[in-house]
Amino acid sequence: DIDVPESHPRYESLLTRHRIEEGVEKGITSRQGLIAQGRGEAFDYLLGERTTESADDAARAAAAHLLLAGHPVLSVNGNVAALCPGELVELAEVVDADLEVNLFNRTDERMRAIVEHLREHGAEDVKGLTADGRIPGIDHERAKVDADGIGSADVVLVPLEDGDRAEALGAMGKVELVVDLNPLSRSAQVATVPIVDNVIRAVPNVTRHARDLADASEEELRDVVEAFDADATLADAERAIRGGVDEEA
Ligand code: PTJ
Repeated sequence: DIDVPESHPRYESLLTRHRIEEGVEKGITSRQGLIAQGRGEAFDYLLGERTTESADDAARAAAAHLLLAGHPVLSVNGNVAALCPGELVELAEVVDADLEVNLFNRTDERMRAIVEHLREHGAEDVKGLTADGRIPGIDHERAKVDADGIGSADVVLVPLEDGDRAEALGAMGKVELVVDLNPLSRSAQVATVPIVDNVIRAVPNVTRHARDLADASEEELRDVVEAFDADATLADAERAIRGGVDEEA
């Protein structure tokens, strides 16, 4: 459905962009989502559009957290729904997590369109429409969650979350796994596990690690979690991006 030859040097990037455009056309992605994507692309370009070693370590730590969780939830917004819906459904299956649509710019139409889109990609139960729970400390529309979803989750994967909500979820005592290409963003800074990588690569990578760790003991999973250093990961990502800037200069 896209007319870009695979040999094009920026094939992946163009494909991603096309998916976001399509998401906007289908009423899944917000127009702000286009801006967010552009910002992400710039960071990804500087990172060399690859998963760095430290982002891979973070993906493994995230997988261990999801496997240790009592009630893990994967939060889905308009960008990730457009970029990697099938991959999110697969990760939810592998780690036995709930999927919950949770939007920064919440509208009923977009909520329903995303729930439907995830179902088309194989999801059975998708949470988010009940909205009978609240995240304390943020304004009404942005605070809405399902009480039996994010409301009662112990571990939440929030790809491309906004800083306020990332902070508020952390204040609720939840383990937060964030995917964000900008290591300086507040979401990445407050995350228990910041994965500085494109969500398109990060989600399947977390799934791969979760499959690899499926037979690990609780002690082994705890060792993976404890060995992870969020500050070192962020510093490493920043170094990689600065290296990308130097190469371009
Ligand atoms: O669908 P909604 O209403 O929930 O809105 C979703 C967006 C993403 C529009 C909303 O949460 C928002 O405005 O986010 P921000 O504040 O623009 O932050 C988005 C962050 O994600 C930025 O730091 C980008 O660098 C980063 N980002 C963008 N695209 C990607 C990404 N990170 C990883 N993978 C990407 N593909």
